[in-house]
Amino acid sequence: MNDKSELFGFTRDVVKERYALRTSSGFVPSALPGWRNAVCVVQISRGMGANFCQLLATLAKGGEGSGNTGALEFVVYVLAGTCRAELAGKRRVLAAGHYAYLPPEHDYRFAEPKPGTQLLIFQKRFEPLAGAPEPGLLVGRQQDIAGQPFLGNADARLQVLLPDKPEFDLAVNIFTYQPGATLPFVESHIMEHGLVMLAGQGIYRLDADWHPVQAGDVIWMAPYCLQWFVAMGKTPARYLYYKDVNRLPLA
Ligand code: UGY
Ligand code: MN
Repeated sequence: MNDKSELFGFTRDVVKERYALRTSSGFVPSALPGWRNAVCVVQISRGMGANFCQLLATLAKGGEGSGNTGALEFVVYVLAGTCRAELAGKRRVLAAGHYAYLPPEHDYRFAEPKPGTQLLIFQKRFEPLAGAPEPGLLVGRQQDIAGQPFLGNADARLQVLLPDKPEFDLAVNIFTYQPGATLPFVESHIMEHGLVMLAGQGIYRLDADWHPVQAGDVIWMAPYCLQWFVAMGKTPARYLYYKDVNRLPLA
């Protein structure tokens, strides 16, 4: 038996034109500029067909990541651990559940981590909206955001981490489902998704396929990919996800 609890030569990973399911058993790290003593996995990127990037950085002792966002905006979410962050010259301590929105042309540095600290980073090319102010640097904690019943279902709660304002062209949310709760209908929409399962398990419908998923799994959904989820097991299922919002398709 191998130690990845996958059958030899088999995997749950699927990379298709319209969606991808990736599990940690298939992750291969990349050496990325600006990161030291860190294992970086590009989970979702243009190579797959996505219009954004989803990156997992796991920081070892003395690990560090620094640079400038350039033309991109970042949402950085601390999945586990703690580290110090210097964002546009301001220092703070980030712990699990904390997140930051970094606008374009901002310097960042993440350092002095507790070994094993995991940062999930969504990166997108910012699309300005004529007449609207550009969003500024923002730091928050998911613990401070109330979960609202999704379309009236108190067993499927949504935490919206970023302000619901037109100047933001992306949203990052956390969905928590009690066992047995579902997305109320099979969605199909122009927005893309990047998703990481934070806890629990369930079945994800992606286009015409149904996949068992569990904590740590990553999903990319292209625009209009059919999607539906049911939480299974004895504990709640939770996922963090990205979507592009608030812009005209042909702008
Ligand atoms: O925001 C969403 O589109 C969300 N309901 N989609 C999803 O959870 N797959
Ligand atoms: Mn959706």
